Amino acid sequence: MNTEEQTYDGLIKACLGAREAILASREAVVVSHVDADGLSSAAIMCTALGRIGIDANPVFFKQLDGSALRSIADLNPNLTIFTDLGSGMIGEISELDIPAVVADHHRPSQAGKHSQIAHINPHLAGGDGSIQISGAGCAYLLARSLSPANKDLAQLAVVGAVGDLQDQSQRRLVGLNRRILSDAQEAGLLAFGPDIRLFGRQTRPVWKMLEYCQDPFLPGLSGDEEACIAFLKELGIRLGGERWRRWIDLDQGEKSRVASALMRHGLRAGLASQRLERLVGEVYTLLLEREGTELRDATEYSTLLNATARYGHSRIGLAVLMGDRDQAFEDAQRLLGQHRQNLVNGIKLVREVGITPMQRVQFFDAGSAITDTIVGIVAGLCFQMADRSKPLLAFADTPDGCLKVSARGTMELVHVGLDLSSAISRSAQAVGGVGGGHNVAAGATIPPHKKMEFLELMDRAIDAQMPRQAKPG
Ligand SMILES: [Mn+2]
Repeated sequence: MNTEEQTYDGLIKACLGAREAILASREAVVVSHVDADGLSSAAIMCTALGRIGIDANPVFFKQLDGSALRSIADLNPNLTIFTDLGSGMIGEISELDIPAVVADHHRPSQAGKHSQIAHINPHLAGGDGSIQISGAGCAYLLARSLSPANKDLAQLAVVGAVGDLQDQSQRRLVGLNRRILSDAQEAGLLAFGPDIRLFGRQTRPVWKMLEYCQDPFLPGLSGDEEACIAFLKELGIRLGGERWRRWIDLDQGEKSRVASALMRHGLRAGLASQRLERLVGEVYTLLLEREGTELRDATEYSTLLNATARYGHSRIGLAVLMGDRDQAFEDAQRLLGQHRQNLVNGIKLVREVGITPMQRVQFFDAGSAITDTIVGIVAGLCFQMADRSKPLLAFADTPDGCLKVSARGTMELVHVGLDLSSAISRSAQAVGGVGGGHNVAAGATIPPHKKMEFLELMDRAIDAQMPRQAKPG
């Protein structure tokens, strides 16, 4: 692997190549992925293009497969800019002769190495797209190469990176993401620093924030509303006056009291200190957004975006990213309420159907009870409470009769050899499906009747990746 500096230089060089193609066109189709990172990427690109008078037409896809590509080719655009997807299909894009720029952070297919398309991807410059930089980060570097004035879009790249969970393994953004972070800070748009890393600091009553704590799962508190209220009362934390107090309403003394009490509680419950450390880390605040709204915090912002995109309402999320604080923001908040309910139901369902262990992987099948667009999020949440020594595979039916698979691993497993991206892309291909992603999280779509065959292939592929001495039996 190259040094960070070399990867950065490689990306900047690729951006300059793409710049020529962009400046030579009057209009462009921006193709992106239906998640928080994809939406942030599209918002960055569309804004940057608009600023130089290029008409941008955004379109979103769940997965960029052959038929998606043909529908893009049918539009016959002068230029197509793929963001947060495209690298896995670079060979097919060039075969279809689509004039294109690709800014993606997923692992490129083999064909990526000898394509003529302007291709911005950290993997091509010896980097790692799973934590170093997101799709939105790549789109941002491209936007900044179009004009330094686009530095104000860096905050959206932070939202995208956080949406792709790139801050999870180290509890802070790392690698090239830190350069983007500095840009956002210099622009005066974003602040970052250590804080409790529970979801809902801006918008939830403190007891509710504790109740929903999943990473780590706190026995005796997570999922138990009354216990959380009692816990806070015992610490002398006032829960509300005119309205429920949120984390942001607590003073510094109260915050550290709660944080250290949570640590003590976790230790007494037998949690390893390594897991407990996850309670605290770096958080990202968008300074121009109103306090107490989802948009003020990068994690809550990205969840709001997922709540639009994952349900076929990408345009609502995109409108919010591009500045709409009226109708689109209201609609997004309404969708967020439904999304939360769906996640709660999803976790309940997984408890009911159970997780089935195999030798090297474990899985659950949600059937049609969890939509394929959020089964990966549910898998991530359930994985916090499950056996973390094996990757978790989650299945869900897609509306068009296929089977969606989402795979989640841990950084500990990646450090000893796990690469879900290569395991899933090969196994899916072997059963007539398509897949890819990152070493720690990946996904695929396969024919439904091939599920068992696919599971066997995955089990064997992961077995081959893991060190011999760690093998059970
Ligand atoms: Mn992404």
